[in-house]
Amino acid sequence: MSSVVFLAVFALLLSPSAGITCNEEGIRRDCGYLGIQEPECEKKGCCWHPTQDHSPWCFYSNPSPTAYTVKTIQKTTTGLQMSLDMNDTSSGPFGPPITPLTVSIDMETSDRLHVKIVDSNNKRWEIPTQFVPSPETPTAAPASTQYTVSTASVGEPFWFAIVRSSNNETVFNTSGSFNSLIFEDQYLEISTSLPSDANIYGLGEHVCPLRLNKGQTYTLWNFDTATPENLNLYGSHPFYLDLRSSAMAHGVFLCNSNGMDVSVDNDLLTYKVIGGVFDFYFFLGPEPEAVIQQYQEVIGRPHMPPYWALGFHQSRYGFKNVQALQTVVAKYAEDKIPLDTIWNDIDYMDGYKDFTLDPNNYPQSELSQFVDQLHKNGQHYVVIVDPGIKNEKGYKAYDDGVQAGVFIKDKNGQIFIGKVWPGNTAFPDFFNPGSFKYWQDQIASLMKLVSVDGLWIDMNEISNFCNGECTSSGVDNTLKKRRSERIGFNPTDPPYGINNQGGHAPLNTKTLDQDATHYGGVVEYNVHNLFGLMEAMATDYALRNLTGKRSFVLSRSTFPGSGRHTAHWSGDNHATFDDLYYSIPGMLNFQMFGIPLVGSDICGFIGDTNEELCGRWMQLGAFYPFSRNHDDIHDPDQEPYLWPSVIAISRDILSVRYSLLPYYYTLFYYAHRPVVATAPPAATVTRPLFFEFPNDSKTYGIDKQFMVGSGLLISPVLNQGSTSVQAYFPQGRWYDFFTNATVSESGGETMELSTPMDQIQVHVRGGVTIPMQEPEMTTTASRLNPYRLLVALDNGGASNGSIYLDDGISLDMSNSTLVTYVTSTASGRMTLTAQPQGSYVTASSPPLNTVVFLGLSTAPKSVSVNGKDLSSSQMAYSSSTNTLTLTDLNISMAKPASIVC
Ligand code: MIG
Repeated sequence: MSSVVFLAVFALLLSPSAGITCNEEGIRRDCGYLGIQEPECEKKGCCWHPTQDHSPWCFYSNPSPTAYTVKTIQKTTTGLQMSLDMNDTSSGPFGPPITPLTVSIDMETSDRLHVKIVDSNNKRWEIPTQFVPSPETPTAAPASTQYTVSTASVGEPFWFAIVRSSNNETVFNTSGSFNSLIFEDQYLEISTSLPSDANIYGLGEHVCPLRLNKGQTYTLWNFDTATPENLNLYGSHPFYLDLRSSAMAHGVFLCNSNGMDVSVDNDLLTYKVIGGVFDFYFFLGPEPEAVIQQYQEVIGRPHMPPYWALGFHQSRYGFKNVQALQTVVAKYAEDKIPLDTIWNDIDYMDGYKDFTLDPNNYPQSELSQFVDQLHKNGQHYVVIVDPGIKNEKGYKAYDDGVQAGVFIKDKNGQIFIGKVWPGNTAFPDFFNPGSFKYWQDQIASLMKLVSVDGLWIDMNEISNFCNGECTSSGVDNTLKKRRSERIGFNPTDPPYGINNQGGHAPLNTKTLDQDATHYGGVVEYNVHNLFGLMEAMATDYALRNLTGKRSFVLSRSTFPGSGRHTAHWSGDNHATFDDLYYSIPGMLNFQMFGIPLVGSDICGFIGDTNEELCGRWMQLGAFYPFSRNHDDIHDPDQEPYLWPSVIAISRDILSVRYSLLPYYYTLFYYAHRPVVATAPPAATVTRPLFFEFPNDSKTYGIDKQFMVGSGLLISPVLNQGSTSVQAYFPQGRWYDFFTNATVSESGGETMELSTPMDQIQVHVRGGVTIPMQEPEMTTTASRLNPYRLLVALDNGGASNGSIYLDDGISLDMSNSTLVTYVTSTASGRMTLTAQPQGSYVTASSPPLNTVVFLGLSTAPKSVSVNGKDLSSSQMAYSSSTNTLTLTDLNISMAKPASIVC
C-alpha cells in the first residue's frame, strides 16, 4: 500500500468529521492520560466526554479494535497452549499486529498461575532469567488449585479469565466488549475488568496514597525527579494487589521491563506496554501477606540485612570534610542520641569521581583514622557511588572500563557519553558479564583507600544531565510519525508515547538515548528499567566477595527482584508535612515489592525543615525499617541535636527503636527465610493494617497508620500544629506501648488520642509477644545487653512470639537460634514457655532478664520460673494498668524455660 493511500484511509478512520460514534455509556477504553485536553483527544480521533466518575474522558470509539482468533488449543501437563491468529493484519493502532501468537497457561502451584503470550515465530525481548528469575514450570499440574481458568474456544475471539474457586470471584478477565488484546512490535495492550469492590495497591514507584485512585494512569519508567505526586519515579514495579470485599486478595505481576502505562479505571485495568511480551503471574493469596509471599517465590526473597543496618543513620549532602563528620558523630554521643552509621554523599570524592577521595577535604590518612575510630566505637561508614564514570584518560575506573570493554555504547558502537556530577561520563553495562569483575575491582580499590561498610548507589535510573547522549540533538519522540512512515522497530521514536513525567516526555529525557546498546546488542529501550536492579546486583556481589559477609547496599532505582540485593530509600522528598505522610504509603509499597528495608529521608531532603517537622519526623522515622536522616546541600543542617526538643524526642524514640530491634530483625528473618509450607505466610516487616485485618474493610484505605509485624500499631502525628491523632483500632485488645494501659478491650473503634510534641502513638496488639533488648547508643553495644519480653495478652490470656538470633553479619545463617514463646491461660494459671531451636545462643549469651505481661487482670499469688518461685522483689504488679513485671530473671536463651503464674 502506498503511503498516500494509507494516509487517506487513516484520515477516514480517525477524523471526527468522518462521524465516529461514541458510546458514552459503554465501557471506555482509555485513549488518553490524566490531564489530556479535548483538542489533543480529538486529534487522536478519540471520543471526548468528561464524567464525574473514574472513567477516562478520552476514549476509543471502538472498544474492541482488533481481535485475535483462537486457532488451536492443546492440553499440556500443566495447563494449555493456544495459538492465536488474526486475519486483518493492517488494522493495529500502533503498527501491524504480530501474528500468530502463542499463549501458554500453566498452573504452576496451587496458588500461582502463569500466563504468557508471545510471538510464535520470533523471539522478542524478555528479561533474562539471571536478573529476574522465573521459576521453572513444574512437570505436573498441582493436585488442586485455588483457581480455575477458562478461555475462548477454537474459532472465537481470544480471551481468558481466572476465577477463585472458593467463592467464584473473578480475579482477572480479559473478555467483554473491550476485548482488547493488542500485540504489536512496540505496543501491547490487554485489559481486565474490575468490579467496583476492587481495592488496588502497588504499581509503583509513585508518590500517592496507598490505595490507588481510580481514574488514574500509573506510568512505569525509571526517572530521576524530586518526587512529584503520581508521576513515574526512580523504580518500576509492575505488580498490583487487589483486595475485594470478600476479604480475599490476589496479586498480578507482569514480568516486563519495557516502559508502560497502567490505567486503573472504574471498571477496567489496562496495561499499555511498549515492548517485550505479556508474561503474567497471578497469585491467589488469599491473605494479602500470602500474596506477597507467593510473589516473592517468583522474584526472590529479600536479603537478610546486617544487624547494624537497622541502627540509626545520619547522612547529608554537603558534609564539607572529615572534621564535619567528626563533629556530627561527637554531637550525637554528647547528646546521647543513638547513632550506628555516618554517611558521605558525593562530597568525599575527588572532583566527583567514583572510587577516589578528595585530597584536601578527605585526605586518605585522616579519613581512614576517622573510620577506624568509628569501627572501634562499634559504628559504621557508608559512602555514595554513582554509575557515571568520568570520561577521562588516566582515571583508573575509566581506563579499566575501556580496557574491559564494559561501558554502554551508543548506536554507533562508541562509548555512550552522558553527563553527571564529574562532567562527561561513561556508564558501566551490567549486562556485560565482565562488568561484575570490573565493578568489584573498583570497589576493592575504594576499600583499600577507606574501609567502607556499605555502599549507596544513587542516580541509577540512569540519571543523566543531558537528554540522551550529550552530543545528540535530543529527539523529540512525542511527535508521532504516521505509521506508514515508520520503518520497523524504532526505539527512539515509539509510536505510543507512555505518559513519561505526565506530559509524554521523550524517553531519553534526563537519561540515555533509547538506541544506546548493551552487551549482546540489547537496546536501552528494552532494559532501561533494569539498570538499578543490575547495579544493585553487581554491588552486592562485589561487597559479598570482598568482605565475605552480608552486604549493605542502598539503591534509589529498583525493579522486581531488587530486594534480594539492596535496601531502598524514597529519594528526594521535601521537608513538608505532606511528604511526612507520603513516606508511609511509600514504605508500605516497598514491603509489597519485596524490598522491606526501606525508609524516607528523615526531616525531609529538599527545603528547610523546622523543629516541629523534624521532631515529628524523627518520631515516625524511628519506626521505618531503614531509618536515616538525610539533607540536601542547599539546606541548613538538620541533625536531631540542633533543637533541644528534638534532642529529647530523638533520644527517647531511638532508644525505643533500639529496644525493638530484635523484633525488627526477627521480622526480617521471616521475610528472608525460604518459604515453609507449614508456617503462616511471612513476607513483610512493616505492613498496611489490612494485611493483618483483611476482614475489616475500614482498614482498606488506611495509610496514616501502619503495623510493624503483627504486633505494633504506629499512629504518628502528620499535621503541623496538631497534638492529637485519630487512630483506628481494628478488632482485638490494644495496649499503650508507653504506659502499658489497655486503650481498647475489643477494638473496632476510632479514638482521638492526645499526642503532644514529645509523643507518638504506639500500641501493642493483644496476643503478640514482642522480643526486646535493653538499648544502647549503637547496635553493637545493644546486642550485648539482656533481653526483655513484652507479652501482650489477648482476651483469652494467650500470646505468641519469637526471636531470631545470629551474629548479625554472616552470610551463612545456619548458626542461629530461634526461640518460640507461647503463653496460655487455663483454669486461672498462666504459663509462658520458651522453646529454643538451633545452636547460636550459648550459656554465655545475654539472658532474658525482664518479662512484662500486659492485660493480667489479677495479681498472681506466686510466680515460678523453671519451677522455682521468684522472690517478691522480682515481681511488681500494677492494678491500675493490669501489668505484671518480672525482673532479674537471668533465664538462659539457650534452654527451654517456663514461667508459671
Ligand atoms: O542530583 O548525591 O537522591 O539523596 O544527596 C542529586 C547528591 C544527586 C540525589 C539523591 C540525594 C543525594 C544527591 N543525589
